[in-house]
Amino acid sequence: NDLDKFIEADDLRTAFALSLSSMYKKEVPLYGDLIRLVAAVNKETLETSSNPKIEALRHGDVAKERLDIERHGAIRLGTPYELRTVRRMCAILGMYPIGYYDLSPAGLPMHATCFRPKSKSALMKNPFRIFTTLLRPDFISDGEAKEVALELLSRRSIFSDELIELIEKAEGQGGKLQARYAAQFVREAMKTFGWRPVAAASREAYSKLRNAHPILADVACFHSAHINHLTPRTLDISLAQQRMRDEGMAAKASIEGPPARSCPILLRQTSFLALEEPISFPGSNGALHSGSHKARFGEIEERGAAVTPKGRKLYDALLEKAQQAMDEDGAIEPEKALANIFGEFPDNWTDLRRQGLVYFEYRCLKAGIVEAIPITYEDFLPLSAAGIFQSNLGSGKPSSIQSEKRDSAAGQAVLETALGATIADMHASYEDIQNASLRNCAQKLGIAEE
Ligand code: OOG
Ligand code: NI
Repeated sequence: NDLDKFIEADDLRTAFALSLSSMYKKEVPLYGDLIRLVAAVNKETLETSSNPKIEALRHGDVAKERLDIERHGAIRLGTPYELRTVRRMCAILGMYPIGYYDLSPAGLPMHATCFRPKSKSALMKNPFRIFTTLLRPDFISDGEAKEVALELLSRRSIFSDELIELIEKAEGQGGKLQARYAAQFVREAMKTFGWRPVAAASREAYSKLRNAHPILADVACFHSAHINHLTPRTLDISLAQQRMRDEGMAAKASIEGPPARSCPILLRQTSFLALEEPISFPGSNGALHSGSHKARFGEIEERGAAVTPKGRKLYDALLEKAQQAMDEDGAIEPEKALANIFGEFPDNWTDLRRQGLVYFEYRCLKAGIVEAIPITYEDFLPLSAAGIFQSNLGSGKPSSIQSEKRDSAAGQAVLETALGATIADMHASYEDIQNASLRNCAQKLGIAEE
């Protein structure tokens, strides 16, 4: 019986991502509009362009089938237990913690990792990723607010008993579930990430947390870890952004990440302001008081090539230089500053490869010709993430956090302890793909070392 067979993690991940997408479409209609718009832009771009950047992506690294379903989401968790449980759930979906992101330099009492598939074949099937942040209570400067938040978090339970049972069942049989449990697993998982409009806190507690730091209310005052956005991938973010403005959507002022280039690298993103959503607060005697909350937003992204540590160093240095230029001259537009300064980052694939700035997958063609295809960047960027976060927190006074605690290496150790697992280095996954392709070519050409 097919229902007794184990379901592949890749297939379960796709079922999960599709279910999340259809739930979010119902919850946030803006998301449905974004999907429609991005699909149209991608179709036109693929049909009409002879642009080298599209050529690079068209060469198999980004199959159309992958592009159509490609999304990332984001959640914000409150406790180590929540993070550990999400980690266990993600493992069953073939998603593992990769990369550490410290958001404290941007004034957020949070740090993050990304759960995503690792192997080339899993990424090709569905690269679904979840940017997952964890609250750092030590970074909250308002002691009273911190206590209220921790109290609320200690009382909530964002996982159903059925979900925990299924996770344990899978773990007891090598991390896999029989097909008969797939639908139930997905349905129970949706409860963790769906929107619950009745707050888990009184209006007073909510206000206290919101005033201490806007992120605090979103993390601690609800009964679920609501997904706060789901992002489709566009092949042309400038065009998609233009279309959105034409439709009257309120886009963030500037695109995060590197400037537009002929050879796209890393990740360019822009978001659409959070909606003000009606919620209610429990009062005494079962009364409900109405209010509103702003947390969920729309986002689109354009992905380019993964850069090596050397390329990343150059990217970070240029970004800092551009920031300095903008600090010195307030009138200069961010896009202009970036474009000027990124002139120093080579912009053709040959130089990028020769200088070891980008990862490539090598394919051996007929007649011994080897083709180099840039590998897609599957991860996130801490500064971009901070920018997206900040622009979606809404107004409110500038937030203050206990910032002398900044130390990235120590932060990663704290997050790993909370996870109950180590976080993989993002570069290792690209390097593995690159090296495997080189070995494969060497074998085909008969020059492999024994
Ligand atoms: C996450 C913001 C970061 C991205 O794509 O970099 C992010 C959040 O707001 O929870 O989504
Ligand atoms: Ni995002």
